[in-house]
Amino acid sequence: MAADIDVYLRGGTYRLSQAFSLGTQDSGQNGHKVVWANYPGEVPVLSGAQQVTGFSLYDSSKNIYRAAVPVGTQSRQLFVNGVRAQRARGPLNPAGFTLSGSSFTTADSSYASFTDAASVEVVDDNAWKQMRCPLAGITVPSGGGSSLDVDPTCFRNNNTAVPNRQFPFNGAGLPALSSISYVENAYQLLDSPGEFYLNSSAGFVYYMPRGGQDLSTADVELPTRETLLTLNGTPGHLVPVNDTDPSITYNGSWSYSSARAVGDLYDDVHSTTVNGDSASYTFTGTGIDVLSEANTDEGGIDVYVDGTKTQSVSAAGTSRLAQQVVASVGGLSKGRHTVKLVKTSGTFLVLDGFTVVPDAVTPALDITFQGLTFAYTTWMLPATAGYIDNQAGVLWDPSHADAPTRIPAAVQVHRSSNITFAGDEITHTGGTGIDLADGTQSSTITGSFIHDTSGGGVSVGEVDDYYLTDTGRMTTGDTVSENWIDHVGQDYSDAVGIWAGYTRNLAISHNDIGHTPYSGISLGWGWGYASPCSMQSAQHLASCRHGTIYAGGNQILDNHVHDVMNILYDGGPIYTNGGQGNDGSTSVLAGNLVEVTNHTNNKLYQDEGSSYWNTYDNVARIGGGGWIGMWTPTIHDINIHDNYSDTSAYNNRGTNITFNQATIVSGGAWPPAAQAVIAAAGPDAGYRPMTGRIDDDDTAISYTGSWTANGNRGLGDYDDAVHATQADGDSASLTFTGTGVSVVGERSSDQGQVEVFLDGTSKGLFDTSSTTRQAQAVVYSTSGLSAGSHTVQVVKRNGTWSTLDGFEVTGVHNDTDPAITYTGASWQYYPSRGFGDYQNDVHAAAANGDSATVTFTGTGISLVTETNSDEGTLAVSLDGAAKGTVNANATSRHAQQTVYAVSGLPIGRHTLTLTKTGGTYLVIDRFDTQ
Ligand SMILES: [Ca+2]
Ligand SMILES: [Ca+2]
Ligand SMILES: [Ca+2]
Repeated sequence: MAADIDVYLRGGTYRLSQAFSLGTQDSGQNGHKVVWANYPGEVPVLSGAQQVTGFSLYDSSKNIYRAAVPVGTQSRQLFVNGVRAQRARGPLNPAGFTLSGSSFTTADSSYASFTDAASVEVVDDNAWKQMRCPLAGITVPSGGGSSLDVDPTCFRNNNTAVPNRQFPFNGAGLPALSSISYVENAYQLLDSPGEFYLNSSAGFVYYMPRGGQDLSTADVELPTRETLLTLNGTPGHLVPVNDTDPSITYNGSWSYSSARAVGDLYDDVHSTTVNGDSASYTFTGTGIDVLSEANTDEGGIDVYVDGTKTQSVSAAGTSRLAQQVVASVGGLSKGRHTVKLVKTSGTFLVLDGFTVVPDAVTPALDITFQGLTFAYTTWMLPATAGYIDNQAGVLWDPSHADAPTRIPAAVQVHRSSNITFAGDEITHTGGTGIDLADGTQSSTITGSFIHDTSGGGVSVGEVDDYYLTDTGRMTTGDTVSENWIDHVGQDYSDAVGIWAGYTRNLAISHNDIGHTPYSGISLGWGWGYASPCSMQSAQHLASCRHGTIYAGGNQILDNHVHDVMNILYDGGPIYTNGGQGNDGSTSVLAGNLVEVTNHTNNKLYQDEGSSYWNTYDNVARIGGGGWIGMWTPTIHDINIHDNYSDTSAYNNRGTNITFNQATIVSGGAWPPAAQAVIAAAGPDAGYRPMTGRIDDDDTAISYTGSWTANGNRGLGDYDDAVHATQADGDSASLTFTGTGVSVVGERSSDQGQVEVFLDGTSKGLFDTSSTTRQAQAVVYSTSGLSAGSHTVQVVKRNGTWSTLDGFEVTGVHNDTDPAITYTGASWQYYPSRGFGDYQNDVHAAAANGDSATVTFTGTGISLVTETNSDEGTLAVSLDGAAKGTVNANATSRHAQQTVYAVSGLPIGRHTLTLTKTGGTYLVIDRFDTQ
């Protein structure tokens, strides 16, 4: 390749019959990239769904509609006009169930009449886990009622067969599947608008429409694909071979030890004390790691490859470290090879396992994806195996007794390098959004919108490669920045916004993460495995399982994490786990704004084994318990300084912690340094949509007083969350550039009057009391302001509560706004024209096909610009759909004319693209949003 190759995808929906799969043969070359991009102004959607049509009313008494789908169609998700439907579900925390063996019994006999009982699932959201199992069936107990008989294998996996697998796979204390949060997936549970039920064997999907949905015209999407895009370098996922593998030949007087509880792979090793004893293993591949332990009583090992001695190594160490790569062989021709280890000195030779590298490490390389939408996936494993949770979207693999696995992603990257995702959208997934797996390096996810996922948003790294010493196989150098990640974990409530396992030099920066059922960011794995035995002893652990973790040099910087912990417990907006610092560098947790949490015990939660962090310049506010938590002595060597909090509570029981209490702020009086953190947190200006609707948790709103915030209220709030206060005199204010503003709150019987100030002048008292609750109520509204900067302030005056859901702004955004993307070479900036332009400037394009794109949050947008004799037509595209052509031509020049306007859109994020199609110029002066 002599230049980048640009591959444009035209707009429209590409329904994939299998994942779009790229490998090493699709890599860029000579430093040039292959760029897969949207054709300018168009929105290509890679979809894993089939469209369902032909709905007819099936049960008029319940308003249930039905449509035929091919018999055998399997899916766990359905979307109607882009809105996620809910699998038919019973009430939350149903009363009256008793666990008896692996059955939940109840006096309620109605369950016994459920059809297709083996498709029914029970779900237990318990502490930090979701546990989910299909039923074997529903029977009638001798005394009557119903017995929900859980699939016995799944029940065992979620209870007795989930021993505490100990470090590095999990920590102390395991919740079990012991109660029912809800029962899911039976036709008989289809009783609420927005619920669906798929009868796969009969080939019907049933749906109860939400208000305003017309199934004769609705776009109903049934996802059937698990993955939409895969990038595959080699090798794939590597799983070690244990020392018990029957193809390992032990010569001499070896003995086998299991349950040593020192951190061995699968808790066992083979060992010998006789020099000259050997172990041989024939494998197919290009290399192999030898896993042993390091200790004072270990000694020399001669390593032979295909009969030739290639290395003499030593496993001697100053103290015991489990699962050490004592020898690594690489660069072999791909094929069958035999490695032989011969004991030469020391008291013991210990063999714990081998990791075979089947292919040379060859990443898929230098590929970029930009402006693409990935939508509609499902993930069927839970239908048969249930959901066997470890933590944060990491599961136990039900097919391998000791192996962890992770929720698959719509976009799966394996063993790749220099891969870039920029300005993409990933949504409506049945698993995770995007996953950088298996030693993916130097890759970036930036400026993307990842939302409405059943699993997590972004995953980086693995949980079973902690022992690596080969930097070529580590997950390192990746960046997740400037993304908007929200409403993840729609089905699997342990999922998080951004998850990272064992990683080195990962940067998670300037992301906005919100509306999660569990933590916002979870980085690191391994609990106290990398912590010295003295600390494990101080934690009162009965044994010391101690090895090394390659993690280090990671950074969590300048993120805004809000509205988290909405369902589960024992997490936080930013959560860290396990040892860092293995590469000698400190990881950094700085500049983050963490706020608005439910159920949490810490906002900055540095959990078991967290080490070598520098934690500073963070702002923690509103909701939750302590601003930082380090609960146990295996947490060590963390430097905490220069943070800001509205609560003084914290927990520091770590070892060697340099703890400086945060600057404690009351009444919203954040000092300038904290205000700077607040202003800088989250995506930078060029990645923020223009705002017509500003939600209550937007960092642009200043709250003074004792506001609290609640997510997940389920009362119809915008983004399902509000800020509220009980103290008269508390205020919220917003400075905006625009011509109008509305205060959006709630009317309820426990509310009173608020006073609204505009640019410092009182507009009077406004009553928010009402006998019935009204969500998203407009409390105050004004328009016709001069197009400039204004400040609106709401002050609680009386009543029990005052509630703020957000502001609706008629915003005015100049053509220089960083949220506008100008595409094409002909764009020019013309300041100081003196023609009456807004801010006396415009952008103009002279080439047909050049375009301007704006992403905005709100309900409408207008292009206000010049019309003139040298202007012509422009094609309008809104949310990827062509909206026709408008004309800016006029007989003479008129500044600031409304050329295109759309309003009444569903509240949310939208994208408008204007493409020049005629005339001499396309001129952009300003956009107004609402
Ligand atoms: Ca072992
Ligand atoms: Ca809100
Ligand atoms: Ca302008």
